[in-house]
Amino acid sequence: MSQPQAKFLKDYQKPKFQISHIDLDFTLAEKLTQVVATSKVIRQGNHNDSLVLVGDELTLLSVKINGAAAEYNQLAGELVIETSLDDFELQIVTQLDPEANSSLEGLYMSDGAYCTQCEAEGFRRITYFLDRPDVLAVYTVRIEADKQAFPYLLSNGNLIESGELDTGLHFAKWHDPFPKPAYLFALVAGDFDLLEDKFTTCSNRQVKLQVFVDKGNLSKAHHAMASLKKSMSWDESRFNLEYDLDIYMIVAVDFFNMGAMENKGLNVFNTKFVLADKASATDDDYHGIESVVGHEYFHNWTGNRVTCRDWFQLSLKEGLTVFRDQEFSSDLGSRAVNRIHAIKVMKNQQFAEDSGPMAHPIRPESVIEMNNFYTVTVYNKGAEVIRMMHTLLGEAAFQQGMKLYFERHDGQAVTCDDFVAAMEDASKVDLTQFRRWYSQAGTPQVDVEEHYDEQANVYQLTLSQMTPATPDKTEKLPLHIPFDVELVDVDGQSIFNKVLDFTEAKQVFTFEGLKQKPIASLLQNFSAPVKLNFNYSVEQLVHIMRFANSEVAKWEASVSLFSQSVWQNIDKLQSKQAMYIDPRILDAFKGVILSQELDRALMAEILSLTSANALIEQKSSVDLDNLALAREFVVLEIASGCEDELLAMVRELQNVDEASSRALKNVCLSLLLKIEKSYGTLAKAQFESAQNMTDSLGALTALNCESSAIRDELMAKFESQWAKTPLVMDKWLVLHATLNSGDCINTVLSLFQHDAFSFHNPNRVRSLIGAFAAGNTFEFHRNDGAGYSFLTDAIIKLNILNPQVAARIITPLIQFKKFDLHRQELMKNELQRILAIEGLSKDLYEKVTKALA
Ligand code: B3K
Ligand code: ZN
Repeated sequence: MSQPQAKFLKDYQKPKFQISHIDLDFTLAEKLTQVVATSKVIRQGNHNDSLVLVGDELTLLSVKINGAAAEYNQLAGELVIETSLDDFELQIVTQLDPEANSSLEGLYMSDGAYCTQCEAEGFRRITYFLDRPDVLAVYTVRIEADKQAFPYLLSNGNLIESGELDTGLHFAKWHDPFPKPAYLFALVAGDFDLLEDKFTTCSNRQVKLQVFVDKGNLSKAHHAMASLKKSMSWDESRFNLEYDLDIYMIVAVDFFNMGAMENKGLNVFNTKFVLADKASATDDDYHGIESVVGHEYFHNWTGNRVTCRDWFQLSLKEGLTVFRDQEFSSDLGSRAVNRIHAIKVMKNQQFAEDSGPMAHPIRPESVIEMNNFYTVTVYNKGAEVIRMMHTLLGEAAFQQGMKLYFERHDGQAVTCDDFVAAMEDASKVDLTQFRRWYSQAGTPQVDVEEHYDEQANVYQLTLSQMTPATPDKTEKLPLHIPFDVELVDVDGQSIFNKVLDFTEAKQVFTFEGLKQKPIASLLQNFSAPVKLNFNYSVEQLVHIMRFANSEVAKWEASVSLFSQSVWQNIDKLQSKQAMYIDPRILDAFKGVILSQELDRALMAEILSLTSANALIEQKSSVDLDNLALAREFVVLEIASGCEDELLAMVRELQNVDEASSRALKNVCLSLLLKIEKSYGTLAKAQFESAQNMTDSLGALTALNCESSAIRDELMAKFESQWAKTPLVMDKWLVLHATLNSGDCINTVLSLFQHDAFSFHNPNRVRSLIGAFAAGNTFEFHRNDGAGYSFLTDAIIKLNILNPQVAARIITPLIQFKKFDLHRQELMKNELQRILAIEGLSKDLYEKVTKALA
């Protein structure tokens, strides 16, 4: 068997043919759905090459050119059509079996409804096509199906015709006037409840808005609808972008590989990012829905109107759209808390990817399976790169750049370079060096040294940058780093706050006229996605927590304070000394709880205390067993030191019906349960009187720190209460999967048989198996390797069923470099076991071979 081959950015070639129009005719029927695809094909330039189309898992019934049988060859995954015509009509008839499609790519069935997922390369599972983003066609789609089972027949664009046919069938015909790449095609056929509304755009056009949900869920669709309307007006006011079709549809499906998909005019969503009511969804769920609805809506311009030339350019649309959804959430809610969430994703997940075997630049240069590159690097680091441009240019010039980008490229498939060029040309800011962010993988390390000259009243910061080698490249050049610094004096007054242009390998910044040595708050607001190395003293950190202007800087200082203490205690454990916590740290955290000024959501973030995974990302190698002990010790010291204050806070916020208060209350409750099991009664009382899911789940989460009778009792209650609501049962599965108990794996294994679980549904798999591997750090990394072999068994099972999901949940197993040799060995053995299986998917092959290389 030949091994899967990589494709390279440097080999990009323009398409030899274009398809300007395609008519798709679907006859949906059990086991044999038929697709007639009629395309207008146009040869590009002067050549005699055959037309090569791609297809996957298709049964080919016929191929015709201008109505006559065509000459063709079927090769592995390709249909090669011989013709000398320059311009012709090509008709291809294929047959598919959506019922048997468990990969959830192409046309498949979700709970009795037909739906599609074509990004990145799923359209080739529907018909043979030029399935690449730089082929943009106008789509007309006719769908025919049984009327009773599938009353709604949906596709992109506007409905132009519909009607009844004999024998219980009906049809609908849709036309999308905007040329689009195949990955934005969508079809849905099913029976739904429908929530309708409308939106009047800035130029006074009426847009019909529709949210389709499974029968019985109508009351849970309102928040998604409200979020859509907010997204539409925000994009008009902040980015001056107006919606372009007369209808916008969202369909929520239960079987979906990711969060949602921005198909033109017909978004398909994971139910997790649509359905919500107070009883069943948490405040975080509400926030997630608003942000994902926004994200997919914003793609209409950044992704759909201007799309990617090739898949290496994915960050062109994803980095930019994540930046836009982050700004949307920040304009609507707390900017600081949203920024903290984004920073956590970067530090806890993206830094891990960047230092692991799958490290890649935000614009990757080689890819085996494209689905493996929908990553925190392309998305979140991509958004950080856009954010840095925003910082360097300022909002006004950035918006000028966006305007120029759309003027130049509306209706085109372009590159990341085209985007940067528009920003550069509109702002006249030189981004030559900045472009390196697109081609260099790895997290740059910035070392900072400070020096104060008392005589001269001069303070100096010396910054050095170094990007470590990654598997793709060893040599790295200095980057253009916007480095935000605030200097605060001993009385807490801000004396300087500016973004420094840090461009050299080593650069000295001098501040004159400072009568006292200032305290520097460095890399404020995480102004660049780098690792900062600066030896802050406890005193400096405490000062920043009290006096920094930026709330994010206060949170960052609290993370450093906590982390430093954990690392020091690991040293103590290793040298057999007693553990210890500096009383100034306790005071700082107590100060947070007692603070009258801090926003409650920010207090909740600070008191969440850095997770084990986040700590692991701070170092290149970790002593995991001692990390567990040291972290536990520091958490317990802080909790015990603040016990009275925590208790008072929980009581004070008991009945405050507001999200940030709930967040703070629940964090405090979790800390109390760390101190004393008897606080379980407090959690139980909260659970029993809870008026919303945030409070019920908050109580259970707090109890989930260890096994106990109360926990078991409430878990059982929760189960019987929510047995019929899969999205809530997912939360219950996560709780089981993240219990830090030696028995966790057995519990999880037994839950494979539970009605709430299914290997076929990605949400269920992520909740039980994904949450265990990524969230239950110490059980997953058990010294005996049981966690690793449990995950491996599950991955082997998923390899055939759903390769995308399998390749996603493997992540913690390939990031083994930081751990001790014993664990590394165990993890590598499991990877070998995966490599040896027959029929290994491209997705897993790419990740496992890179990990073992
Ligand atoms: N563009 C889709 C992701 C498609 C992933 C394909 N494996 C959702 C989004 O980023 O908006
Ligand atoms: Zn996206």
